[in-house]
Amino acid sequence: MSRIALITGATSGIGKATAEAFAASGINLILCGRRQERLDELAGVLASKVEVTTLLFDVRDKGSVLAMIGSLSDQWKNIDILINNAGNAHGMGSLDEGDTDDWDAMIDGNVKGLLYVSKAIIPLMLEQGKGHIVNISSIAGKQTYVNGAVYCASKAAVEVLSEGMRLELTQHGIKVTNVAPGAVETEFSLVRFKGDESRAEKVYEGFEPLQAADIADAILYAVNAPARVTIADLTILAGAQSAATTIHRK
Ligand code: NDP
Ligand code: 8X3
Repeated sequence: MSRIALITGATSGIGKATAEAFAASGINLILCGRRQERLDELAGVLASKVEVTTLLFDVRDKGSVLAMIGSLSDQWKNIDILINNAGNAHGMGSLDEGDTDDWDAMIDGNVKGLLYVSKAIIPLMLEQGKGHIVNISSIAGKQTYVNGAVYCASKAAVEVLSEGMRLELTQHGIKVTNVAPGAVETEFSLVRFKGDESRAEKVYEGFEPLQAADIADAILYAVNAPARVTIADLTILAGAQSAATTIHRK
């Protein structure tokens, strides 16, 4: 029987590329995000390969997360794979001058949102006695950088939550994989710099950044590993990158 994956943040970047890779691999999809037209467009394209449904919710809205996942039919509730990918950085600023609305967006989305989605899905996996959760962290969760402390803290929390989930869930047949990408060219920097294209482009100047499909390949590898294998942690840097903020630019 084909597996079912629920992917948060499927409207763009890593989440979208993962949906495409999963569809090519025959995995049925529950695509989640806040932009219905993008969900519909992607679902329309992938429906020729696998079964696809969509859920519209903001991961920060606990009631909406629980209601939308709860509204799935019994068939769709047999979720084998959860990709906790939704998240973003908002702004770059020092701790004395940073915007508290940006902090709320990062902590509420990247940390609490991931928790709400997991809380809705873990019981469904426990009922089945199997499952695989992939949490998208970041190199920023392992290495802190100047003016990024709150985003880094939110991703450090993801690292710890991956460990906590693995400790609690392995005994129930549920695997947990933590994926920590370096610089991936997506809408990430455009969101971080609030639509300032020239600032966003500078992030990827002078080197070849990772593409979302590179991360999707690694995720697919992790979820396709045999039952005897748990891929616990993957750190994936761009070829020219040796640390979070150390990038060899031409
Ligand atoms: P994108 O901006 O391209 O995609 C972000 C996705 O997250 C979108 O689909 C967006 O969907 C969704 N999202 C954001 N906030 C919310 C929210 N509150 N509720 C629901 N969905 C939300 O960036 P990436 O693909 O690069 O980012 C994906 C993940 O990868 C993030 O967790 C990010 O932190 C992480 N990451 C990114 C790296 C990079 O360099 N790009 C490196 C390391 C990690 P919508 O707007 O439709 O809701
Ligand atoms: C995104 C990578 O280094 O810009 O998580 O924070 S970084």
